[in-house]
Amino acid sequence: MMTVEMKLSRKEAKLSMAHMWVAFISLLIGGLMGLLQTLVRTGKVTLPFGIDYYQVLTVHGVILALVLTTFFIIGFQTTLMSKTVGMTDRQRKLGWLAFWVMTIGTIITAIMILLGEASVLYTFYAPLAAHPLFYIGLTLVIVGTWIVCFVNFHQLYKWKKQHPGEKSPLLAFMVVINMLIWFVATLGVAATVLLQFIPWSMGIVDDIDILLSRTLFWYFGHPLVYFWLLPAYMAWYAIIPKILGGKLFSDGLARLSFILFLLFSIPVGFHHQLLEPGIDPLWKYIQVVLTFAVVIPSLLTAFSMFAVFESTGRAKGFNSLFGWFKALPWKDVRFLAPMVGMIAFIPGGAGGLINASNQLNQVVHNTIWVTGHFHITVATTVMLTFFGISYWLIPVLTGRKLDAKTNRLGIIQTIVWTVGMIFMSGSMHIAGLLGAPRRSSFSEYGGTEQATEWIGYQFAQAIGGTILFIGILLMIYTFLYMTFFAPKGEEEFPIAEEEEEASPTPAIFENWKLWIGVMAVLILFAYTIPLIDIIENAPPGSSPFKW
Ligand code: HAS
Ligand code: CU
Repeated sequence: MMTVEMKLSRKEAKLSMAHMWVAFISLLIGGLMGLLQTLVRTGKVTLPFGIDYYQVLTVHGVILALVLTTFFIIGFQTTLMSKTVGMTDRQRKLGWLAFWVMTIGTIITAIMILLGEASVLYTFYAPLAAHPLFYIGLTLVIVGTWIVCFVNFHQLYKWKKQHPGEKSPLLAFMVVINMLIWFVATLGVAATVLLQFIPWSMGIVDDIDILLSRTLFWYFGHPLVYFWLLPAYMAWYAIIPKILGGKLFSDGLARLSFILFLLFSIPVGFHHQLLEPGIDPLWKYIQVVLTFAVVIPSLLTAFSMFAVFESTGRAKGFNSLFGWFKALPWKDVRFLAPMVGMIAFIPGGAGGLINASNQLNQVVHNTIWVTGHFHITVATTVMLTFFGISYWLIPVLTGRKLDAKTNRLGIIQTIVWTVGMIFMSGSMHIAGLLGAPRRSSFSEYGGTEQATEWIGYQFAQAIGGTILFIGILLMIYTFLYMTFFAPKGEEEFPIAEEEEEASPTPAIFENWKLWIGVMAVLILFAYTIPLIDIIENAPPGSSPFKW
């Protein structure tokens, strides 16, 4: 990058570290719940103290998919912004305000789930109803992230004013794109929670329009998965090349792929509702076409990563066709963990394409195949990349060094995670193809022949789940070690630079008005008519269902 990097102040590091603490505590709690679920699903284990399977499943989904990811991402992105465009005292104070709003929201939500008042899973589909405080807590989490959005936007805006005519730093550009996607996507979930769920769960209105609520949820739910993925891509594009000892492959290509995510992440929510009655098939079809458009930036990313691997390998003198493969720093956990994540995304992405294909979706929808899909994407590709980031980021934040011992433990952790996930996600995929349902506790289904086919795979999931839980304990240990005990020193903050002779990035990539405008047009195109249709032709609403 052409711009000078800034030094992280202790105060900025503290803010990021606070987010990391919440993320890693969430990992421990959420992971333990995951282990319990896989054990219950073997049919051999029952939960003690009257704890309910769906309560455990709700804790798992909310705490991992919503809390861990959001806190890790905001903690990570905060350091990227400080490092590349800087942070003022006022912005940092707003950052703390956001942190506390999100944390208080999380605690309120968690209490309601633990009291058994909100066993509605992380998608909180109506007519399942939770205590109003569950939704209010989630709203606070979102309001907190909105504060972060505006801090990030303001950080880049300020930098641009101070550097007229200069290209913004790549990582700051990427963070702003991710927060823009997040902001526009959360408008949907905020709308359904504030206008539908809260009045309905408080008894102010009697009925809820289920299809509308699900549609607004998935308007948010798909971009949510890219909100998780893009920070991983930030590391792949801009950090991994530095760890390899190379340069950015192409600043322009990286920005292009992020712009494509901005345009196509949102108008695609119907691919989660392909089997839902009440939505015109034409609009499902259109959103599936857009879904295939959002695959393109991931293919660009795959291309770019191969190019970086090959070019740095060749620069190091490995000239045979696959020689670059040997040149990769396999023994450096900062590389290995994200690399396994990338490899996992090859089957993970292919699974996504299967899901998005209408006829194939009929086979896999609501089966545990989908659970397998998101464990290989978010829980492997994204999580292993986040772990890979942690091995240098936590030492940077705590003023320590990644020592050989931590590196070795990290490599073991990566292997444990990979093996656990092959067992768990692999058997979920297979069992799903055999018809095993998702979101369901153990049942023999009256001993039907089909259900007996699933049992072996359920055991394999429990084995995988147990191995993964060991991986979580290892990661928590490493986190604590890096926070309190690793040797003091200055760990490198690896940010790759651009090649000197690189061709200039087109200035149009920073035309925010243009891209936000195109994004808005695409969203309005994909959603306006079907939403009017859904609202106008709604069947009678539903009263709250509690159990
Ligand atoms: Fe998905 C359901 C379609 C990607 C997460 N997805 C889910 C759910 C989650 C989730 C959580 O169309 C469940 C939600 C629920 O609770 O119901 N998904 C897709 C498509 C993609 C996709 C088309 N999903 C993700 C990512 C996620 C994620 C990423 C999390 C982070 N997904 C669906 C659909 C459903 C769905 C349907 C609904 C299913 C149903 O019926 O309910 C695409 O974005 C995938 C594109 C990716 C690629 C891969 C590119 C490969 C790369 C790696 C290169 C490797 C290298 C290493 C360089 C085309 C970039 C090479 C090294 C060597 C040594 C070889
Ligand atoms: Cu999706």
